[in-house]
Amino acid sequence: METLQLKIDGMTCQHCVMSVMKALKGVPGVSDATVSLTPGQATVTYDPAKATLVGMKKAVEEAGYRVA
Ligand SMILES: [Cu+2]
Repeated sequence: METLQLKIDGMTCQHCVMSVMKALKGVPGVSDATVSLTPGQATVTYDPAKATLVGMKKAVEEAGYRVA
């Protein structure tokens, strides 16, 4: 397992935080994701053999937010 941090743009409230967290946890290979509103940031624990940064970015974007 590896951990990485993503800067997330577009979150304005706790609902956004939950949406981003759910999106990241839905990516195959991601085992855990913690998201904070201020600053907009996500810490993702993932299996590098299964999850990719591109996949994480796509999931966040599909939820309506952006990875900076
Ligand atoms: Cu919100």
